[in-house]
Amino acid sequence: MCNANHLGRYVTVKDYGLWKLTICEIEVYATGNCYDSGCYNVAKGKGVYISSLYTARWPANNAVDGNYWSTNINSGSCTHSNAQTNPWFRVDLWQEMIISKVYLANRGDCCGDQLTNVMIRIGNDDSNNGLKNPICRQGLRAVPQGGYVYYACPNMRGRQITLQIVKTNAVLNFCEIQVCGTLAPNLALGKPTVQSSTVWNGTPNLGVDGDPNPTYNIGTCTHTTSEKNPWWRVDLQDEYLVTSIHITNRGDCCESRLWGIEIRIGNSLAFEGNNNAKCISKMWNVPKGATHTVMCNAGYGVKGRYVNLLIPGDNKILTFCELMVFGTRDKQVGSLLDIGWFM
Ligand SMILES: [Ca+2]
Ligand SMILES: [Ca+2]
Repeated sequence: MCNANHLGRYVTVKDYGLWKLTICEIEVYATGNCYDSGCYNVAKGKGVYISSLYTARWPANNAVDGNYWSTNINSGSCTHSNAQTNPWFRVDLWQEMIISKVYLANRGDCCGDQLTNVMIRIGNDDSNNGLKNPICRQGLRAVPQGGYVYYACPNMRGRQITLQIVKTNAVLNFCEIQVCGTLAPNLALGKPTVQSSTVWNGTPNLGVDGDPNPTYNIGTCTHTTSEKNPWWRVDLQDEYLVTSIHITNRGDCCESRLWGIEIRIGNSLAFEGNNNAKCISKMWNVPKGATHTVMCNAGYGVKGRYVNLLIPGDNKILTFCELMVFGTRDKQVGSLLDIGWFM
């Protein structure tokens, strides 16, 4: 057994007594990158934003540096806002995740009562710094000084996690946020597809084959002929509240063919589904060879079984390399099932 709290990335086996070292297998057991061995912390190293900063010495990214054991603020692993009304902190996970718990580590050298009544919001909306997203927790007691607390947010989904203390003259001062999460399943993967026409072997199933390689000749991109209003459709085989879509554009040429594309979602097959509700209005400048994330209805989602891509106009070609669809069966709601406190 290793000493408690042996943290590290590299494991070295060394024998000082022999000329040679021979091993048949080494197995390493650890608790991962989180307080909780069942947690994979998806916040570490992700994008952070804070309403104000007390000093550049204690920047917001200290709260996602993966170090949750250094709680003296002078250790350089904590962050600190100014005293202000309703200070907030946001971490952008860069992708929609299914969240189970959020851990907060408080400062240990003083001021432990500042981390009180923290509100946690989770969702895909990044407007107003996520402060309109659904609430996981509200009105919490103080996190112990030098300790941590976890908040269960079972089955909440989202890309943005926002903390806020709703109070005048408040300070958001803490050392780490850990978010236990998993990537939400891609609802489109391998589902039935159809498109208005096919040329260059660009069959519609290649849009959901799980391979986003943007080089056409690899053989994993779709391609219609040049026609009026070309379209493509995937059948999710059940109704979902679709919250976000990732679309991968071609990278070898022709990226502008996707410009002006519409995404429509609904349960109707009238007009081949091309009249269903819009996920967003037309998209322009979808980057070449890149996977572009689209938040449907600003992340609040659009309900439906069918997802259509449509390029309105004459002499248009619809070609792309992968579409991923994320969503949930129900509107996401917060839950108050579980909470824990630790020193
Ligand atoms: Ca830290
Ligand atoms: Ca593909």
